[in-house]
Amino acid sequence: MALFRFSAKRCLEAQKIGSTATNVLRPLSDASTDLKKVLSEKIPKEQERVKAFRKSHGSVKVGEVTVDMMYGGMRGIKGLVWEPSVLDADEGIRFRGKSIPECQKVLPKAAGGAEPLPEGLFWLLITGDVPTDAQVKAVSEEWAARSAIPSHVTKMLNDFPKSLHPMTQFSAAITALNSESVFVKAYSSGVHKSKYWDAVYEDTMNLIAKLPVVAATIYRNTYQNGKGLGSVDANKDWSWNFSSMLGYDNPQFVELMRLYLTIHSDHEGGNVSAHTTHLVGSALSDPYLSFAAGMNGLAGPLHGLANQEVLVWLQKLRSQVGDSPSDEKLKDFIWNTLKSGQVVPGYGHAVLRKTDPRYTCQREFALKHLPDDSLFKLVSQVYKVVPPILLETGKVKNPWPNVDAHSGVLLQYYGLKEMNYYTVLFGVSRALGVLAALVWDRALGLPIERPKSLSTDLLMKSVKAA
Ligand code: CMX
Repeated sequence: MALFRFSAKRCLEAQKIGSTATNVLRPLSDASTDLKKVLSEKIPKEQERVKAFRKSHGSVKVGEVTVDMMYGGMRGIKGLVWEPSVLDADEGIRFRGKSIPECQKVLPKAAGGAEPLPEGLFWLLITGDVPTDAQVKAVSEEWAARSAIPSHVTKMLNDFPKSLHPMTQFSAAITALNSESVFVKAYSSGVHKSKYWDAVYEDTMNLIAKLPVVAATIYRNTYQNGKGLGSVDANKDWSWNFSSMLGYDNPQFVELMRLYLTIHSDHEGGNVSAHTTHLVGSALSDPYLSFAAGMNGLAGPLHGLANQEVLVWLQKLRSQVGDSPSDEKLKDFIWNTLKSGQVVPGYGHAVLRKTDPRYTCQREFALKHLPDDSLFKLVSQVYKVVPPILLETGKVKNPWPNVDAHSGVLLQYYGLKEMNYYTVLFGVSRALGVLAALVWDRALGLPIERPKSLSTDLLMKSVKAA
């Protein structure tokens, strides 16, 4: 288990459940840096706003459902409310209305750093406000104070075989962490439903704080014989601590992690990991169980695992056509991928119809820090060659790259070469968005999710009758 550079008393206090956990870290009078206090002032106002909206407009139609949508993965059906972010098909993601370049500009940065701190993004996602430096620092401190993981989870991780996929280890450890759930204790003690959000918030803060320790333990166990985990430094930010526990102290790598953990956080509510977390949470399963379910979805090759698949595919490409192939050779390789019934990983998207801005900002990072890297050059060449081919197939709706097409090359450059691990990094970041949303799900009192399904026979009958 990671050791703690924080006074033992303070650490113990911070691990306590309930509203006292935030207060041990700063004086009560300093309300502006108290995230829970800020949130508890916003929630009643938002509850009233939504209540009034539903009263005046509850029966207004916002869309239609066609037979194709039902067989086609529910594309385009507006069926969810999701507060932290909205995805535009052409423009990409906006976190509480802010694009990625805007977030890069306005969110607080580490001293001497250029990339936003994920703590600030979390504050933005959950409150809707751009935080101050002091507010972000308070979140860093709070996550450091809540970061210790229970010994049964450490033992379980240490007992796993190295051959077990890191995402399987990650999901299992998150599930087992529900021994710590504040929500479970509150629910079983009969807490009123108006207080659910408070317990979900505590679990959210604890879980986000513990994820880097869990993820770094998995990395050290799987690739470094369990050695060298190190400790959480209460004076450092979340990404610095995560990088350090992984064993990376290059300041550029830490900056990359700050960017990476910011941009992978949220992609509105309908994607598999977000929707699953929301769905499972709607049964009042606690945030640990809900998030673990989301992580099992992120582990699929059409979703988060695509970042691993991109590297596997690039390695195969290199071994077959070399490091700097001609465009013609590259085209042949891509067509062979398609003809053998496989997808080109990192390309296409269910909603986006342009190059993913998460791809673009990683490309800009590469242009700034590793413009001459041979793998980056290959990734750039693939960017030029793949889209026209996917268009030529006549069926791919979005031929452009998504976030997963670029993350691996950056990690490879800084020495994090274990590609099976990449989706765990994605998962650590994804917690910020989906757990912020889960707090709001409970604050707004959203009910158990239960859409209607039809059999093909019944659907045919309904269509005939219509
Ligand atoms: N390579 C080859 N074929 C592709 C393709 C790609 N990159 N993207 C889409 N297609 C194919 C689909 O498989 C589908 O083929 P069939 O009709 O034969 O089944 C057809 O084009 C139409 O699909 P679509 O409507 O364009 O895409 P979907 O909304 O169904 O799927 C996605 C979206 C992301 C699953 C798909 O583009 C894909 O498989 N991409 C590669 C995997 C990937 O990069 N996933 C990561 C996405 C981002 C993330 O969640 O992390």
